Amino acid sequence: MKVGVFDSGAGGLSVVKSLLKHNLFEEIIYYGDTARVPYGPKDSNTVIRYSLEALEFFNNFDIDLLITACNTVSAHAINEMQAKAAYPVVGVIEPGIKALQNSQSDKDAPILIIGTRATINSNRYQNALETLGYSNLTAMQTGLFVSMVEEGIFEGPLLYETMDHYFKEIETPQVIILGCTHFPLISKAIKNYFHDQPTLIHSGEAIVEYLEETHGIKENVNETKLSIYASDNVEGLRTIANMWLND
Ligand code: DGN
Repeated sequence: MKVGVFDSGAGGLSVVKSLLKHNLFEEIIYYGDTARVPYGPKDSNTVIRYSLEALEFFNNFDIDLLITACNTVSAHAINEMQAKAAYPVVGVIEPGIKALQNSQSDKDAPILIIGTRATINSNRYQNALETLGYSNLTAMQTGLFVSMVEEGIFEGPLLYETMDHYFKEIETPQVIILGCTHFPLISKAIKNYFHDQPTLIHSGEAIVEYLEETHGIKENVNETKLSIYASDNVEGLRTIANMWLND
């Protein structure tokens, strides 16, 4: 199977890493809209417009399935993309929610959801989790992490200061939903900040489980051909890909 993976920039590489680890697809076509990243602070109509334009990019390839490896896109544009595409389009929010359910965490345990402004403001995670009975939710916009990942900053004092800025007032969560695909690239640092206590839900691992459960797609190839494209500075994206995917 040939799969397209779309993100606003480098973040979706965290999903690619999981797809590669689990040997799911013969071919992955990755497209990062690096010319227009970040999507997170933009309004819904803009995210929808950019996402539909990304579908045009994938018209050049004969893909069987598209993963929107971006929570912001999944929160705002998934329905529009599904209506327009000639192949299935799968987002990352539903898989993240299912992964939380599978984690067997207590319904009243402190759960932290972090994401971009657009994802958090969409309330997609919060509404779904409240409906499922989770009662101790904190949802937080942590957009600065996106810029740090795009800059290749995955650890160190600058990142620590930024985490402290966001997290210093909250109680240690039992689970953190990394509601932005950029964040698994700094997941070690986030886990360390909370002294390794929380379980982290990662869109990439969540979607691997989800694809098996809902589409019957499971480990079946020995090798995956990966091609990386971007709307700007493709070399920069490929450098981050080399650093992150081979780590
Ligand atoms: N990686 C994207 C997400 O999962 O929401 C957002 C990055 C961005 O464009 N701000």
